[in-house]
Amino acid sequence: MFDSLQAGLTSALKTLRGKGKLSESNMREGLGLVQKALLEADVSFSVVKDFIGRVSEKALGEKVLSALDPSQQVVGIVHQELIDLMGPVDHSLHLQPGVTVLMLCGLQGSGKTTTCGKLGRLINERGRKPLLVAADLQRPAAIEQLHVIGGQLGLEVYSEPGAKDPVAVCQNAVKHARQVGANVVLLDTAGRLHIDDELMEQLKQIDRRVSPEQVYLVVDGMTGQDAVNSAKAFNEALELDGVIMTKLDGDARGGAVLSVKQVTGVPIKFIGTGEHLDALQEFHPERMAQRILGMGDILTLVEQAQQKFDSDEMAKQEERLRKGEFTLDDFRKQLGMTKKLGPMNKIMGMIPGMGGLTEMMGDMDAEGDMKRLEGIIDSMTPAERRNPSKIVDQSRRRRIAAGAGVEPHEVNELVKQFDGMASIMKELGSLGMRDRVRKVQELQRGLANPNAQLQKPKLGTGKRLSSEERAKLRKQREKDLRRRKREAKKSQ
Ligand SMILES: Nc1nc2c(ncn2[C@@H]2O[C@H](COP(=O)(O)OP(=O)(O)OP(=O)(O)O)[C@@H](O)[C@H]2O)c(=O)[nH]1
Ligand SMILES: [Mg+2]
Repeated sequence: MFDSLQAGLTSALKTLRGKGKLSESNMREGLGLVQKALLEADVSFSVVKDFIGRVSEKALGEKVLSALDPSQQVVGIVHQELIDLMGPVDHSLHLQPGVTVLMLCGLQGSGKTTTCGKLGRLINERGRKPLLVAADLQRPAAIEQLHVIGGQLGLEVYSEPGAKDPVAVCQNAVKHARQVGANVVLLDTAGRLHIDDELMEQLKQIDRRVSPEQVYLVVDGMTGQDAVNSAKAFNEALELDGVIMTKLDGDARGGAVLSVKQVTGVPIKFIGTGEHLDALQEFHPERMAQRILGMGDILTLVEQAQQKFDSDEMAKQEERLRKGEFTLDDFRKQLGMTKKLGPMNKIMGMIPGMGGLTEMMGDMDAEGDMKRLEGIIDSMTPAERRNPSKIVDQSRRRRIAAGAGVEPHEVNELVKQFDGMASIMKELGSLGMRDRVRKVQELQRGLANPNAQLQKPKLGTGKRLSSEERAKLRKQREKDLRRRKREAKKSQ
């Protein structure tokens, strides 16, 4: 999500780092780069201007310039201003004791029908009974589409095939909800290619006659400033309660997310992050600001993890880490759990300090690598997993490699990587929250050399390789990569 914005901002802020004291001129230079990154991400010009104005005022203050760590303070200021730009947000759906009506509107193809299903699912999970209402009589297939979604989720859909008046359909739907004991009515209204008077009039009619508790505008995050402009027009006609921005899983540049609240006064309440009906998240400005600044979004990851992971196992792992224990068994369990979260590059972006790695991973086969790692660990004996330093001798390495169908040196690489990772994990586990954040920031600074993160702190025992040995290793790695690619192709 927002990779280039993230890269632009982190590199802008990096120019300020490591300079010790900052002068007014290099502070201005750094902020100029921040401005450029925001404009390139298609943030509205007026929003950028005000934003930079506010940041500069604070950052150029005497206190910051004379502080010991001015660049750190600037990051803090930018972070806070980003939060203020997007928030505050109230996520409540304002569900009432009786029947609550929520109305979704938006341009054609923005994701209304899909979001209707996603919200229905969420409401159902929270123990309420939703009723999805096909109030889009414009497009012949629209009713059917909502029925399909309702069917997938096991939720009731109200429709009146052949009806001409969407207002009447909505009114009848509310009556029907009362009869069947549904308590949240979700209106999926029609969209248009462009905002026009007829569409607005129809929506205003529904708004007046059905009086929904909340009116949400669904906008396509990929359309950048167009999304912001349409939000403005809809808000003038309907007084929106919130925006749901969809398709943020694609290559949206981020401009719309950062502009919409400032331009329209309406906050984003939810974001759509995929076509699947579970891809709806509450929008948290603090987390988004962190993600945009490359600090990761560990909280969302934790939330998703809690939904998908075994919570007892998580608690056990956390406890072990706190005690400074981290073995290959734990690593194997984490790999297994991580896989449940989804594609690797999506997860990496959410881990603090790992944002930059996703880009570097490119089309590396992360999932395949994970499977191989699991295979290797599975071929070890329990004792080896607990104590990987045992795996120094050739015969063990060969046995494990044969079991996993890999080369012996890959076993070695895993053990080495694990060593580096374990020492970081143990250190993080033993720190308090504040120090953990500081440590993660330190790791982030090492991003220019991502491998450095996984290397064990030098203890003076490591053997230095000569340049010939290194070249040989590199060749071997390239050869392996080609072989793996060939095999992957063959097995497809
Ligand atoms: N990647 C991605 N695709 C989405 C998301 N939300 C919706 N879509 C896709 O966008 C397309 C349009 O979605 P719909 O829900 O039909 O949009 P709509 O606003 O109801 O469209 P109309 O009824 O024609 O106005 C579909 O292919 C959806 O699968 C999202 O968050 N991410
Ligand atoms: Mg639709």
